[in-house]
Amino acid sequence: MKKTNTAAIDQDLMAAAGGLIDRRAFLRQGMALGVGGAGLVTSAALAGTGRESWQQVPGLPFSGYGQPSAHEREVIRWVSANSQAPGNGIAWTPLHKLDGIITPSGLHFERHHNGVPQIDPERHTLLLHGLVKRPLTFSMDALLRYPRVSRYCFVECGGNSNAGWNEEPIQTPVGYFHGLASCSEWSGVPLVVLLEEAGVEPEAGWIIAEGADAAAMNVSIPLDKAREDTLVALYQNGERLRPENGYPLRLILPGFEAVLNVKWLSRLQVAREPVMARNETAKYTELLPNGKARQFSFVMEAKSFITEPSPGYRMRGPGLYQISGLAWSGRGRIKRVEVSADGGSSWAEAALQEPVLPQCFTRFRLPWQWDGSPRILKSRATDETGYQQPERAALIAERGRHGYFHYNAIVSWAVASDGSISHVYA
Ligand SMILES: Nc1nc2c(c(=O)[nH]1)N[C@H]1C(S)=C(S)[C@@H](COP(=O)(O)O)O[C@H]1N2
Ligand SMILES: [Mo]
Repeated sequence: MKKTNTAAIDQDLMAAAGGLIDRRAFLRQGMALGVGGAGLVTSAALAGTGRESWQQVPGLPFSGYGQPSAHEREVIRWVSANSQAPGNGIAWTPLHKLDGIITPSGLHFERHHNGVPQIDPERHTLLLHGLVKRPLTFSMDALLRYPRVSRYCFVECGGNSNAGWNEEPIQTPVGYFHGLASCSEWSGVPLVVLLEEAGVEPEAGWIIAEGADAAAMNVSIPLDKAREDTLVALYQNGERLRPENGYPLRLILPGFEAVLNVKWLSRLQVAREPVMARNETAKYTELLPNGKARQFSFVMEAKSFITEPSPGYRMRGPGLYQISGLAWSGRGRIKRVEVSADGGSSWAEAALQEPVLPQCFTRFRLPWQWDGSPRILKSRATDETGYQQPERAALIAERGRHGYFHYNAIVSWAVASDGSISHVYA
């Protein structure tokens, strides 16, 4: 076996079996632990000779809108369009290539039922009507004069991670498994402000929202959620919404499945009952083992997975690594993420990167001394309500095998001794 520096690590720093190191140790003692990632200094570097071409000529001029480095051109969404129905399909966020908690706007996942409408904001309006005292319409200019608030939160399709139901574990980079979820700073007008201006009638219980795309997609939103924290979002990560994500305005319902976040929002009808649209009857419901189906299962439950390392990565031999991943919960803040390197027998608590915000991506990290032997890595999230992400077997026992939406079980990556990583059910 290859010689490793495991022996050099103080056993007091070990947090769980399989080489998981105490979460507080890495930043403080990374050097002492022996990351070994840096190269040796060459005499040419010391002498200042061998200057690169870009050090010898002026750089490119200023640009109106910056783009990623040409060396990062493979960090793109993975498009999976439905060839039978043009405009219908998805594009995944490459979560395995990103760090931190914010998804760059150009990499936010996409789900369209009928393509991206090319809306002229001068001609677009929002209609608010139904069980209200004063039906109102808003031009975009008028909406931009209302008070705005900002919040960081994830948007996750209810169908995200559904490959987890497959009989065999899907072998794909993690972004193409869990990347129908993205996280942004959204700024817009609290919906309650518009509702108060229109004056909601006491018998109202729901709001039916509709978009201006040719899909004319509509859904029903509980009035409580509309009043609590729903945003009519106009800005995404500081700039106006991207066309793919709903320009010029969309709904954001923090923590709820993304189908309710109607894009290209054009109509809000206050109603007594839900409308029973396709996306709340035929879709976004889950058939249970007893033959009944869950309906209006809005909240996205706690989820986590390791993005680094993950399938597609190759370990560069035994030594010290930093495990990193994402966790979130539609019910509130993430309280704890634990990591296992022995298939779930022992767990170590990961460090949560600040800020830890409700209904928002939370980044976790943990140092790991890999000794080169086969290992099974898992992560497990617990949110502030005490809800803990279930093992796959427990999720299937509860929900049966006919589900498609709301898959949030613990994910396992097998690290082989050759350094390759695969998805396993363990
Ligand atoms: N008008 C409209 N709104 C829509 C959709 C759509 O096709 N049309 N798709 C919904 C679904 S199923 C999802 S998952 C989210 C996707 O949002 P995104 O494309 O900004 O990621 O938008 C929702 N809102
Ligand atoms: Mo969705």
